[in-house]
Amino acid sequence: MTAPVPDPDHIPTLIGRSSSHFTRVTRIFAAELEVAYAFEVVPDLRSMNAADFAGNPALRLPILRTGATTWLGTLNICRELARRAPVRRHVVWPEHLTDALTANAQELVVQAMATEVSLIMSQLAGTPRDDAHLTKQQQSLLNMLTWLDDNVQAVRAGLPQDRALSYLEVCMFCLVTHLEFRSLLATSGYRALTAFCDEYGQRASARATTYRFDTP
Ligand SMILES: N[C@@H](CCC(=O)N[C@@H](CS)C(=O)NCC(=O)O)C(=O)O
Repeated sequence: MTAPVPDPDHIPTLIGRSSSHFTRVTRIFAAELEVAYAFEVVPDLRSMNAADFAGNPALRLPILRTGATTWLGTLNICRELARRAPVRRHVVWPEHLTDALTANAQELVVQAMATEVSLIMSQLAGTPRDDAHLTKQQQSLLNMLTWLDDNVQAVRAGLPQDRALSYLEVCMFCLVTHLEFRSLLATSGYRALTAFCDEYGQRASARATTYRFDTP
């Protein structure tokens, strides 16, 4: 079956950054689910103006604009993309993870993504390296990565075999590859996570969304 031709008047607009791991999650979902979209770049993450974030009062990206409606937050956006998808694919969402191992993995992956954002924003703000809160966040990130590295194989084995896509794996892939991209820490020592990223990175959706800094 040929893919439907997108109507430029009705395709949603994703507002984000090509260097953002949360944005990449939504782009991978769009690619996997064959949803066409326009892309608008937020020029400066540090902006204090909600208008720069498509009206998001949290001053965060990504945001999805569908006509007069805006969807805030990565999970909401992925769900809306799935509702718009011209193809039906088996997606595993966080609420499907009903055992502690996979549910905890989901929690830690999203927390690690948020902690990474916090570390990057602290860097941009020039927070001193010995700041106590910063030091705790760095330790927390290392702990979470160690836990994920120890458990990634069992976690993946616990996901439905017939899945096309899981929010957990897409987030985990975007998290680990982003740590390298932002030179926040070297990830090669996390052997199981690296093996997972090498495998997941073969997907066309991953290859089409590699991180880069948008030019102003
Ligand atoms: N809960 C949000 C978090 C999004 C987020 O933190 N995005 C980062 C960029 S990857 C951001 O906007 N950071 C700006 C800031 O922290 O001020 C989501 O799931 O989309």
